[in-house]
Amino acid sequence: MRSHRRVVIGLGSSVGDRLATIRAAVTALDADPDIEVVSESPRYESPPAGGPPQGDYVNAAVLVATSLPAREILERTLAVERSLGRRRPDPVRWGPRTIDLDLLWIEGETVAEPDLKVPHPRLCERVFALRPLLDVAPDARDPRTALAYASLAEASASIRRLDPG
Ligand code: A4P
Ligand code: MG
Repeated sequence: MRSHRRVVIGLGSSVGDRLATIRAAVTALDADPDIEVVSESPRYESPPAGGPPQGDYVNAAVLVATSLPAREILERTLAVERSLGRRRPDPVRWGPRTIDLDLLWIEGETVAEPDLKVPHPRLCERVFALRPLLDVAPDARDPRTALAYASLAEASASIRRLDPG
């Protein structure tokens, strides 16, 4: 059996009570008997990157420990999205969403399948994904190049941190 390894899941919400929805998603992830939420990042607010005009996003990340294969982690995150009312297919790419869970990083693992890519393809260019990832896994490295994410310029770009509520 595969042993537990560190996995970072990014969360984003741009509709409704964004903080409450993110809280509910973290609770639902931790309720999964095969997933242990180890730590949570602060919450950050930023304007939407891409997509149609829409409200600002709240983003966060959680560090989890799990021995589930990558594909199964994706399935469980999709189930959490559904349980919180997300319906697919989305009407508009990158449109407003109550909750979006992205599998950002799995320690030492690369997945390159048509519908599952890990690390998340846009991780390095998005401060709203990179910053919370580094909050929960400061030593995280790209599994292909061993580059420390903390060394990227984007890692120190400015983003609004919300007060703990
Ligand atoms: N997929 C492939 N790899 C992954 C992965 N590592 N994690 C596939 C999760 N999903 C992955 O994703 C579409 C499909 O991507 C999944 O069904 C899975 O098979 P989705 O979540 O349905 O669609 P999406 O989120 O609209 O698209 P995408 O391409 O994942 O977009 P992103 O990159 O998540 O961007 N601006 C701010 N400020 N904050 C945000 O959080 N998010 C987006 C969405 C745009 N702008 C934003 C934010
Ligand atoms: Mg997504």
